[in-house]
Parts: sequence; C-alpha cells; structure tokens
Amino acid sequence: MKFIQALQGEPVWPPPVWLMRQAGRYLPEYREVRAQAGDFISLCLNPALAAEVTLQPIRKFGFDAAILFSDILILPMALGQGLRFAEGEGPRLPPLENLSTLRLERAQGIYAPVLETVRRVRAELPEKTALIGFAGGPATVACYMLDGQGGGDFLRTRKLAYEDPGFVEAVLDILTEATIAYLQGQVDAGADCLMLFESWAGIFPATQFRKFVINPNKRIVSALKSRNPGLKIIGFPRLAGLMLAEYVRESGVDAVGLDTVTDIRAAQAACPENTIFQGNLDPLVLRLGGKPMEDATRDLLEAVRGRPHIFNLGHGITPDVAEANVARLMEVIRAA
Ligand code: 1CP
Repeated sequence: MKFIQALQGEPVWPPPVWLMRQAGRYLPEYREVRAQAGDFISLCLNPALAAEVTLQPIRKFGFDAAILFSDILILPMALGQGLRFAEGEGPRLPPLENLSTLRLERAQGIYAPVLETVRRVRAELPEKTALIGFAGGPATVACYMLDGQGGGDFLRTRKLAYEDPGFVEAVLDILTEATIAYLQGQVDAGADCLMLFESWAGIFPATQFRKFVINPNKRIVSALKSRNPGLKIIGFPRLAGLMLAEYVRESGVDAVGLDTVTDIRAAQAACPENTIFQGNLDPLVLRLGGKPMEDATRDLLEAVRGRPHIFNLGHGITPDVAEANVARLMEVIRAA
C-alpha cells in the first residue's frame, strides 16, 4: 500500500492521494444511494449502503485510500445525545446540559453497524488501497455537543471553556474514552490507519488548545499505538496556526493534515524534520479546474518532491465539483 508506505516515512512518488469528503454529493451515484437510504443518519448506519458509497470514489478515480463513510457526530449520538441533520443546514443536537445524558456502555451497540461497514469495505477494497477509519477529535465533537449545531461560532462552548472548564473537561474525558474504544473497534474491524478530525481546533486560545485539543489527542494516540504496534494515525488540527508544531510534537501523530491557509513550506520549517504532511490544495481550485487547478497542484507537488507526502485538499470537496476536474487532478498528480 503506497499510502501506508508514505505514512511509514518512505518518499513514495508520485505521492498517494485521497480527498476529504471524496464520497459525497458531487457524485451522482452517491446522490442515488443517499435518496435510497432516506436520510443521512440512516445511510451512516446501513452497512451495505455505507460500504457502497465508501467504494464509489475508489472505483471511479482510483484513490490510494478509502475513508469509511460515516460522520464524526455518530459517536455523540451513540453516547445518547439526540442528532438530526436539518436538510441543507447541517447537524442539530440538543445542547448538552448534563453528563448523565451520556451512556458510555451503550455506545458500542449503537455504532456496531459502522464497524460492520469497515469489515465490508475492507473485504471489497483492492489490496493496494488503504482503508482510513476516523473519529472527530474530542474538542471538535464537544463543540457540536455543547452548542448543538455547527458553523464555527460555538459561542456556548467557548464561554463554558472559561466559566465552567471542569464541565468541558469532563465531557472531553468521556469523549476521549469513547473515542479510544470506537477507533479500536474500527482497527479490529480492518481499518488500516486512522484519522482524527479536529476541524475546529482553531477556535481555542493557546492555553485551552493545549488542554482541550493536544492532551485528549495525545491520550487517544498513545492508547491506540500501545495496543496496536505499527498503527499509523493522522491528526487534522484545522486552523491551528502557530500551534501546529506543538500539536505535532506533543500529540504523537504520525502525520498531520494541513488546512488550506497553511503554507506547506512554513509548516515544514516549523515542525520536526520527519513530519509527514497531508494536504492541502484549495478545494476551490478543484471546483474551478483548468489552469488555476493545474498550477496550484504543480506548485504543491514541487513543495513536497522527495519527501513522504499524502496529497489531499485543505478541507472537504464541495458538492459543486465536476467529476472531470477530479479525474484531471489525478492525471496531473500521477504524471508528476
Ligand atoms: O447531505 C449529505 O449527504 C450529508 C453531507 C455529509 C457527508 C457526506 C455530512 C454532514 N457528513 C458527511 C460524511 C463525512 N463527514 C465523512 C465521510 C467520508 C468522506 O470524507 O468521504 C467524514 C470523514 C466526515 C467528517 C466530518 N463531519 C467533519 C470533519 C471534517 C470536516 O469537514 O471538517 C465534520 C466537522 C462533520 C460534521 C458535519 N457533518 C455533515 C456536515 C454538513 C457537517 C459540518 C457542519 C458544520 O458546518 O459545522
């Protein structure tokens, strides 16, 4: 697997590639299965359909890795928090008031279908294609649990971080334990490596970033690595800014996803010598295609030549992307 070789530090060339949200609404075959499933949560909890949409982009574009089709909010749902996806608006949860709502011991039974999806996908994937299991980072998942919706403001979470840090830390503790068990379940079911999505890491000031982002990520990484020798874990502390290097040093992740705004050369200079990066093409150039996409892709390839790297976007692919642009992107990378 080229993807795992790169994570082991081999400068595989051209670099292995996958795209965040590679299964999704830009694909007509995804929209068809999504309609068949009814709603998004039913799709996530239907192993046959979730496995199908995980495999669709691999068949069409030959990415080097598949990512389990699920969502970071399946875990809080499994812990007992209500969850629905408002059409066109994203997730809604009843903002968490009380820890006693959360039931760690019941979660496994509720997310069991997701682990079955992992088993099915691994059985059907080509041997050379890696399967990425994932969870949200505890801080990011807590943002949705405490505010009840996404978008990036998370005012209640940010206020609680000052006014009732004990409550926030107790939520993070529960999430950290639950995430370790959930990700271990994915490894046991056949995931070849793992990714932790800390998509909202960048909303916290430095002292809170250390407590709420770095510490829980470090606990998850060390628990999983000690139980699974050789397991590779990718972190994605989005919008971490100058906290990126500390995150990489302290968390113990093997590779780090870069968001769109981060200059990869600056990240290379700031992080430890052997850091492996994943990213970070602007999702907008994938939508634009043509010269903007090809120039930006070649620039990024130039910046990573001779190093182990995992080619990806800086954030998820948007539903308005033309499939032909994705196919062309693959040609440009493979011709590097
Ligand atoms: O209408 C639809 O079909 C639902 C759109 C959708 C999809 C395709 C959502 C709702 N989630 C997903 C799948 C998903 N989410 C995957 C699957 C695999 C793949 O990448 O192909 C993954 C890994 C995620 C992870 C996820 N969910 C993150 C972290 C990555 C990121 O985008 O930063 C986050 C923040 C979520 C929450 C979420 N789920 C869905 C939406 C629209 C959102 C974001 C809400 C917000 O704006 O805050």
